[in-house]
Amino acid sequence: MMSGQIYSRLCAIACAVMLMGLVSSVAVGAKVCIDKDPDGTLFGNLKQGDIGEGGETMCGPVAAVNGFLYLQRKYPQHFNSYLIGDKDDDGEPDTYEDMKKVAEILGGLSYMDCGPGGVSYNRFIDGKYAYMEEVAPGKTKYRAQSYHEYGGDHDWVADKKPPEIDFLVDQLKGCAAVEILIAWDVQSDEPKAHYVTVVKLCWEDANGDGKLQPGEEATIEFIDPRSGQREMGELTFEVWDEETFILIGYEEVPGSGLLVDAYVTMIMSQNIPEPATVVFMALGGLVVLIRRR
Ligand SMILES: [Ca+2]
Ligand SMILES: [Ca+2]
Repeated sequence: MMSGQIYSRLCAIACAVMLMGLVSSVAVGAKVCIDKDPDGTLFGNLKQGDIGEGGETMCGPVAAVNGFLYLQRKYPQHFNSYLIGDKDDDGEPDTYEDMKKVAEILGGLSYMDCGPGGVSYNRFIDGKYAYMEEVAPGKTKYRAQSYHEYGGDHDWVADKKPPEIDFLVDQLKGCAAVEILIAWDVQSDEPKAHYVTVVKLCWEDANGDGKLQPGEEATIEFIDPRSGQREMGELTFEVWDEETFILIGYEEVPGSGLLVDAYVTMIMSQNIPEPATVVFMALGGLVVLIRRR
């Protein structure tokens, strides 16, 4: 009886959610937001300046670690403390000190091999994969899009074209932790690049199709390894060499108010296996049971 009540309540909630989804996708001009952390309690707040020596080039490992804490807190039964853990052996897992240690490990030769120039996109992808598969084997589904040629072993990396906004939206809508690489001053002698962890994406869905297109006003929020805090930038598009790039207005010098146009050149996401897959597997198990009878 009790479980029946819970089920009908759950159904009512599910129906309401579906209806809300329907309304928001039909209404023209509605604002759409995907927020991975509405209460601001899930992502890590590791700041690269706290790492110590070499910290100024550690944005890649730090962005990854801030995403690790999100995955652990959002899916504790799936990831437990595998990704961070008690690396400083003080009996307390997943503390700020433990996050620092994981960033140092990730920046090391075996993983991202962070040097004076930081971490390249392909070392970020391969290093993050290698670390996660070592500490939590088989628990993650990976995807990536890179503008630059990848050249590595993973067939889930799509390369040689600009990362797409539909891909970013889909990954954020799923269960994923998402890091992006942004690059600016790309045609100067000193091109710059930075990794951040995406938290929230909002846009005025002018044509009401639930997708984000050029011309629709959009903002993106991310944990910036430079500050360890959530920051926001305007998201626009630029067609360059007949290809459409995602562009983020990024404050190059904190507090200056001066924004640079930073191109998104790589997106990597880490997901848990989709619930649909789990349901399918459960049904498969049921079929086996029925056949055995
Ligand atoms: Ca600890
Ligand atoms: Ca739209």
